[in-house]
Amino acid sequence: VLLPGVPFFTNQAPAATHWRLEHNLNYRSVAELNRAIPQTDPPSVKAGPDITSDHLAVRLSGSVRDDGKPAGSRLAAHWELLEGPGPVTFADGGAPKCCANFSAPGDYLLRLVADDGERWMSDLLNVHILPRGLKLARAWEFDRPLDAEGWSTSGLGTTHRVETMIKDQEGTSWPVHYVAGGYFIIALEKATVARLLSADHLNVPLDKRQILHLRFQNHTMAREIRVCFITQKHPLWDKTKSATFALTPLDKGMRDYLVPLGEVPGWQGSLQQLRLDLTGDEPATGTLRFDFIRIENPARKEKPIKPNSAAKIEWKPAYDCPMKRMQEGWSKTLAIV
Ligand SMILES: [Ca+2]
Ligand SMILES: [Ca+2]
Repeated sequence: VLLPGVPFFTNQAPAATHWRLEHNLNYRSVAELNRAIPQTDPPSVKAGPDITSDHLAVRLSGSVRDDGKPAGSRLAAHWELLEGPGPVTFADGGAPKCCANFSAPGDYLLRLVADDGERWMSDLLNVHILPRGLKLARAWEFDRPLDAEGWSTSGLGTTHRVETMIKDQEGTSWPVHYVAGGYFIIALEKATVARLLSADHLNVPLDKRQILHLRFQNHTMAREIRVCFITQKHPLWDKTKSATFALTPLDKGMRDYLVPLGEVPGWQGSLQQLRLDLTGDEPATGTLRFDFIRIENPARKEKPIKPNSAAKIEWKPAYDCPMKRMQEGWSKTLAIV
């Protein structure tokens, strides 16, 4: 059973995936079922809104509730670290509202678990710890399932297919194209003009020190992405307001790309819209998995990035990223047009 709104996928194991629901007629509603079989409801758990901070110590504001059943039991709750670049310690015994100390900047996935002695429930929390002083002018984290945060796609080349996996039964396979598990995942098929377009009227104040920081996996043969933008004063798309950067084709994992968009002369005033041209002239097939897209304002104490004198610049990561998502040798060569 998938999330509401996610198209169904079929696979090549019909014997294992063909289920039939039978004799489900005894109870016409959940209320009727609950009356017939009294039971404890699991606790309700809210981990709180996702957090972005440049401090290592962060206040968590989760909450848990329960129906008080089973009788005599005590509701217990604690925080767990599921993913992250290092350990996290929780004060106050890991109570729903507590202070968490993160060991290093990076992206963490926490889980608040509540247990009534018989049933337990949990809720996830994304915490993005930035290096001290780094501020985000705008960020798209793709943390919420099915929420592409205003980004739309075009020219992916993928279409749905009617397939017959099971005898006498037709199914439709839909191309992968949704936000799930913290990623915006899109599938391309022989695409030459695949694009990702942000929402319009972003109204982000632009600064020449800003960097576009993307983390994604390119599992296609595409070798280059062009980032284009328009501003409120110059709302026409053209190549003067763009920069390209080289991709690792058929990459085995997540990779960070730092694009010094602030150095492009047109990057000033107020940002209206961003566009990523995902494919070059060669048709690309495969999957792109975006972890985040961020416009970063570097810490004030850092020196401004020197204007681009040569066509190509070597870029180093601004900070350490989660180890499990890191690949070696990921400093990027960027060409500014
Ligand atoms: Ca309960
Ligand atoms: Ca993400």
